[in-house]
Amino acid sequence: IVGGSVVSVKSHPWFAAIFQRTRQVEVFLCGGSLISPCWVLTAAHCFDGGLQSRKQLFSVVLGKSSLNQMDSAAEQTFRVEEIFIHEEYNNSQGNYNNDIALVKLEAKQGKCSEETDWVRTVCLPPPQRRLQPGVTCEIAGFGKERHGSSRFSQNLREAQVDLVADDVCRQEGYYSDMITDNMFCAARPDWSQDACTGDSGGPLVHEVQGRLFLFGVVSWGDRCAVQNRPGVYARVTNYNKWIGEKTGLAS
Ligand code: 4AZ
Repeated sequence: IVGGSVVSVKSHPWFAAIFQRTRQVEVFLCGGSLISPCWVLTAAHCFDGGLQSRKQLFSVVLGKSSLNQMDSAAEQTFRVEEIFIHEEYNNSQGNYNNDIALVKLEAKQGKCSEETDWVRTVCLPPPQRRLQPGVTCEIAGFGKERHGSSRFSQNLREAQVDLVADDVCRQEGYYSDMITDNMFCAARPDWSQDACTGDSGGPLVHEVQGRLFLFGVVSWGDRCAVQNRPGVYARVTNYNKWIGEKTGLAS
């Protein structure tokens, strides 16, 4: 996250940190969002490189506010039982179309996550519900604090970004035809806050009638916090049916 501020995961208790084991060390991979006690929604491109079958390489930590410090009172750690990449995920045009994936947490003694002050699920918005351009949303993650930085943020950060109209984001000078109907754009009007490398898969939420809903999954962008280069998000409301089918949850 560029700009924005450090927060406790209590402000984003659905935030999931996905780690990958490479040569015995756990490396932070991506953000995600807890949508039910056993399921995390994230970005498909987090598993690029044919890693999706190697589910034993991944772990998911809920309740995490600090990347390199363990808070045993808050954190709940899980192995991964299953990873579903959207069947139409496609990056052949370099634009991560259908950049959505589901990760099933492996239950321990018959239970996945337990609701606490630090861990809770986020609501999915109703299918096809569209936000108006200009509405303010919140994003959160451990991603880089500036483009090109050598490391991820040590602390969870949040930022505010406003929805950019589709026709604006499709202008030449923005992203032209890279933006499909499975994506939307969001940016700070003064370009001072944005998602960045490592925020991928993480939540974009917006409050409707006092409740926060997961409208977006951090997907891509040209660098970070650059003028006329909004962050691009997977449009969660296009996937209610797919999510329902994969998880068996009603939607
Ligand atoms: C990335 O590389 C990335 N500014 C994610 C989001 C954005 C840029 C890059 C949006 O994961």
